[in-house]
Amino acid sequence: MSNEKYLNRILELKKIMKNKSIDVFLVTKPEDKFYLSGFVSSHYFIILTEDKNYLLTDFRYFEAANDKKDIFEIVRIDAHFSVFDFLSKYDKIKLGIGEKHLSALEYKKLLKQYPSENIVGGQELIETQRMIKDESELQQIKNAAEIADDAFNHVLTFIKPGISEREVALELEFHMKKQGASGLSFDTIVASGKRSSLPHGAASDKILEKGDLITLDYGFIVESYCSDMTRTIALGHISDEQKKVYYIVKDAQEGALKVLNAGMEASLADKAARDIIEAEGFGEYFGHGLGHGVGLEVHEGPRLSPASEVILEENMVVTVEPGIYIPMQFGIRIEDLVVVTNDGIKNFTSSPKELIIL
Ligand SMILES: [Mn+2]
Repeated sequence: MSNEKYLNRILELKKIMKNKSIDVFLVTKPEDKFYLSGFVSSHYFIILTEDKNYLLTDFRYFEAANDKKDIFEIVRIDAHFSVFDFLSKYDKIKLGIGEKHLSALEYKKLLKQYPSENIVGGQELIETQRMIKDESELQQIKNAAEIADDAFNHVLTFIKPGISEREVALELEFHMKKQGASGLSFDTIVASGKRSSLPHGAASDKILEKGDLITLDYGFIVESYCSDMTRTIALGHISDEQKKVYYIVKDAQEGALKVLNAGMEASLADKAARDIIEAEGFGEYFGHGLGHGVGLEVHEGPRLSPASEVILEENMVVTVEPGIYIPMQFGIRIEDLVVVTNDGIKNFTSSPKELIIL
């Protein structure tokens, strides 16, 4: 595959480094490294300077790293020559680090080489860059979302009273792997009956019973990109109150989708959904933000929450997932994965939202 897109990302990052007077950037976080190189290895570092790009790795990955030699100078590290030894040739510089990922041990080693005021956090620079997806990323996220839709369709034929939440999760996961997914975006959530009031109730041994609401929240990784979706369905008869709450969540979710647009404040997207839920008197039961960015990580920028200060831009990929959770009773969440455009959104999730009663 062409390395051109990685080179373009590096050049873009270098402009931002220059603005922030960062001379050398040590990239350590796996998703950041992958974003800048496409290289897969359990042990490597990327170091960017004004005019050079280095990829440092050990014997195990040295040969594979040759694929990247049109972008990077490949440097071999080992027990006698570490990334810190390599950095020692850079004196009196401002060093950018990925401060949310670097370990305390690594930081202490850097402090032996540079005064603390010369080490600056640069994580946000790459995170900001990663928020806007290019065409290839959009396509990969769309593929991951399609497999998730397909798995939902499939699991509807499988869910019945008497099986456990864990069996439902396994069926979803088995199906998606057959469709080409490499892994899970996160531990599959299957939360039924009273457990549905737990927003992140991972699948348990609880047996599905008639009258349960079941929240299915899951996502799959396809070619390194994640998807994320949620549907809540009913098994047998549910109460009028539960139906009412279901349609409030659906209205809130669709209300937010209607207003989402490039140029709007992310906090206002949250507000659009929150206002609908509050007006119905359930505000206190919607205790999380409306959504989050999705890409190489299932939770990344931008956040759609009351506190978010981000202005939405074209080609940001976000979830829209309001919920109402009534403790010890039940919970309902509906989540789509969408891309923000200058003309509203494109929805990557196509599973139905009318209440499904099995
Ligand atoms: Mn989500």
